[in-house]
Amino acid sequence: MSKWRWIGVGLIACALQSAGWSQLQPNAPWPSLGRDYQNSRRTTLGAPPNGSVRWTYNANSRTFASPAVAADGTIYVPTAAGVDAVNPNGTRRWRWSAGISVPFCTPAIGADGTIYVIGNPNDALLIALNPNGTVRWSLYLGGTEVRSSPAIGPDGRIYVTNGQTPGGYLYCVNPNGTIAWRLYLDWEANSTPCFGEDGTIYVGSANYLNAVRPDGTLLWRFPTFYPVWGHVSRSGNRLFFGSWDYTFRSVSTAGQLQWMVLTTNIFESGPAVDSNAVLFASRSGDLNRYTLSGVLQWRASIGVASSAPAIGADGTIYVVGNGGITIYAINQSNGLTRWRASLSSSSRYNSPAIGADGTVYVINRSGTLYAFGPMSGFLMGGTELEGWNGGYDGLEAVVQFYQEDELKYEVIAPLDANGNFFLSETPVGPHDIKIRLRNSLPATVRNVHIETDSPGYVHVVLGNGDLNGDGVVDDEDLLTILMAFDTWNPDLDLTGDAYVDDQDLLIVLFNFGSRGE
Ligand SMILES: [Ca+2]
Ligand SMILES: [Ca+2]
Repeated sequence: MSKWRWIGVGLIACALQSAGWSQLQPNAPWPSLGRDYQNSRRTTLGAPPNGSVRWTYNANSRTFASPAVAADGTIYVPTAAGVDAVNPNGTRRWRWSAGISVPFCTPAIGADGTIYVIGNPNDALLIALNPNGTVRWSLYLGGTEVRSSPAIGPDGRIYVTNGQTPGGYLYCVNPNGTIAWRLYLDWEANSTPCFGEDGTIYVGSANYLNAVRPDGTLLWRFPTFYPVWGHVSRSGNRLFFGSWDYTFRSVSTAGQLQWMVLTTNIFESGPAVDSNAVLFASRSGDLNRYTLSGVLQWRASIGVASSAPAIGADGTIYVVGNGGITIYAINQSNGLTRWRASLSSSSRYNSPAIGADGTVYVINRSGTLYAFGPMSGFLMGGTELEGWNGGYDGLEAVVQFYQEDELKYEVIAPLDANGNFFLSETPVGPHDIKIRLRNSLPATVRNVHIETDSPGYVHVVLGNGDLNGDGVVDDEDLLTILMAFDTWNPDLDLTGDAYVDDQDLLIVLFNFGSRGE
């Protein structure tokens, strides 16, 4: 009897759990600023990017906002012109533009695909857009200097704060656009909440971290000296947030201080958390990794940042630093930079989002959305080495991937008997592919398009005789041949017979002065 009763209880608990925790769009890779109800900003999806630009999309409107990514891969880009929906291939799907600017807010995507944004930050509106770009409803919030983003609770309702006076409220809004309740927090409320397992709302304000019950009554407040901006994150029973009082804090879900770090500048954004660590950046110029219990693991100097970090599936951290003009990919185990890339125009508020395949999306101040694609491309290549009569089987080509003369990736490609190679897990996006083989001059194939579902193709005929690899056949190469003349020397041989003789000398003389590109 009791056995069956327990199974019944278990089924009910499961049903409540799934119904209660499925209000952000299911399977959306990055449906909100915080990505989930805890605001972890951590994904388990996709392959890591290498810093190659897969594509850019220019909304041609200024913004300090960050993108969200829907279940179908659509990226929502908020700007002063409204909201653009961008397809996963970088083309525009639609633009919603009604004279309402959305320059600070990261969209939140609901279970049915509805997109929630805060517009007109100096007299704010909460706007619900249908997935086709039409307005479902809008709700007047009022308030000024609104910098926060909507959060969708486990109850499916939308939680927003409305900035400075006459704002300072936390709103709880039903999915149909009616107000469930609102609670005055402070003279400023510019924080994006996270949620507890029991539905408690944790949100910052001018002088507090506030814990609010799902019925809109205050549970507790923890004081700060200056405003709490950005978002609050939760891991287990720990809450994490930075404040304008130069301090990053861990406070328990019961409202007790657990640890704090005093830095040298303000925090304008929230952290990222996983099960081991919390990561946060501030205007002091460091990205910090602490254990959840407050032990410093490392600090990485990334320049001034008010960007919220994002954690990739392999643990790599993506964050915008250097005053907002550089995106960094940082190895979480040691704090060292894996790669970095320029974003051309700076906004220190821009925070990355990560797509289902691992693409890292970030918007610059000019409204250009960058897609840094994952290492999941393919390249098929063919090589011919002039004057080479040996086989190709066992030879290795050096294949380099460039974008705008910057080396993004390099790999050794084993050749088959015909001089062909096949590479997987390459960068994606347009690249100039530079290839070198043995003592050849390099050859570059420009603008090769590589995608996860469509391989790039290259074929090169390589000039021979650049023995020292400096890109030109000249007197140094000639001297090398002459010094080795009439010896068995497979490394310096140019023809495939392992001997350096008059055939090899002829190749150098014939190509004398030739340059690779
Ligand atoms: Ca040379
Ligand atoms: Ca030879």
